Amino acid sequence: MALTDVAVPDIGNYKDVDIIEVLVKVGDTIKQDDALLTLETDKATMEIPSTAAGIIKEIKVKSGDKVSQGSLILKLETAGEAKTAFAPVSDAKPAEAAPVPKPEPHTPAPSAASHTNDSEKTYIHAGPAVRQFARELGIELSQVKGTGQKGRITREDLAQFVKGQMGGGSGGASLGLLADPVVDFAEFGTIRTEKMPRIKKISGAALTRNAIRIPHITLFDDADITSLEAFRVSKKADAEKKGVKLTPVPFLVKAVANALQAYPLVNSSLSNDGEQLIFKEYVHIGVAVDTPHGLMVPVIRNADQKGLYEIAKELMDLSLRARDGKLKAEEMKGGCFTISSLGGIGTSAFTPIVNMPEAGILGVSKAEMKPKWNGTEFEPRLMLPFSLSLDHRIVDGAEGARFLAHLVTSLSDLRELLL
Ligand code: CAO
Repeated sequence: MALTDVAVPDIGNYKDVDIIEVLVKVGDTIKQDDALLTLETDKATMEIPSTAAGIIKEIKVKSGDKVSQGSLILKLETAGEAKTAFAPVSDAKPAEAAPVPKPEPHTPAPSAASHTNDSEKTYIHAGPAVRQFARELGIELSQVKGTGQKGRITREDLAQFVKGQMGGGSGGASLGLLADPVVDFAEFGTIRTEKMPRIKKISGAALTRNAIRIPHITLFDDADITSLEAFRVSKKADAEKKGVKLTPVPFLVKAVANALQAYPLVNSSLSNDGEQLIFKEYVHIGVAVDTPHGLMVPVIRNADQKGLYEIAKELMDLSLRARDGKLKAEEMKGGCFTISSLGGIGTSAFTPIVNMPEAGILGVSKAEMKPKWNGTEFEPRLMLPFSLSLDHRIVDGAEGARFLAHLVTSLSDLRELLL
């Protein structure tokens, strides 16, 4: 056994060429001609092949370094005597000369021409080995985000892309989504840009996952809250004396807690492997709060065991602190179900997105006086519209409709909550 130095071969007139990818790592067993590095000049990318076979003991370069002919790349444990191995000139394969079958659509071959022609905007940086790998996997490179230098696509990017397509490893087939449109808005008028708030970025990522991964079903119904409203108004002054604001939301929290106990499936979650339903014997309810930084969902714990004033007080405290950015992370954890109320603002219906791993979310719109037929005449009744979204994997429409009917009945006659 001997240590053999492998160096950069004659690469023509190029000097100080950028390494844009190191394709091997210490411990790899490589064969002669296996690609070691991808270099990029202003005209082409080229892969540097190994001149010997063996086990890589040390790598002397990294991505971003500049190399010229003779620069040491790595030390290889080989059978035989120690030597320095230079690849013959012809072995350094310029990408445009490499046996790269037809380029992907929208992916001009990496050549000087592709930097200067009309396709410049769609030029995709990727070495021949990565292109080959992408073809083997059936991946269109235009859909992959490159994280290497100058947005270059690496093997790791391909692996991440495949993982994403597989839905985080759960075995789903590719979603085959189109790449996001790239639009130069300034082409159409004056624009200004603002940094996306941190909370919006976090909640946006979760919303996207939830919207794509959860098969939603949304059910709509109205509750007649005429008598609830009369009761609420009668208690308003008393509540104010106690320092709480008694809006319809605490009533909803109480009624939802009751319905979750009556329909435990809506209070359950699907295990990560999709094999089990996890039934919770506690009832923690999240309430979506609109804040200047984005949507936050603090959780009212054990809502089934709390009175209306206690829930109202907690809701006030949590929503104030959410708006001041003072919520603790643990106050937003452990929810079983979410209430998202736009009732104070408006809307007659909307389609809320389930907050994974919960099974459902109740959207609440603005209560309105509506004519209701009582059997002999139309009566003015205060109707509160609900939009109940469910994870259809967990709750079927029929069970969801029973849950919603239970909720509507108990809000129409609060005595139902005592049963
Ligand atoms: N119908 C009619 N009026 C309603 C109502 C309804 N469904 N719900 C509340 N109201 C009234 C309240 O009674 C209150 O009126 P008064 O001031 O006259 O008493 C007023 O609307 C404003 O209430 P509020 O917003 O201060 O308090 P709330 O308890 O109703 O709601 C909270 C609290 C935190 C849920 C709410 O402030 C909030 O942030 N909602 C937004 C939720 C959201 O953005 N969801 C996301 C949707 S999808 O992105």
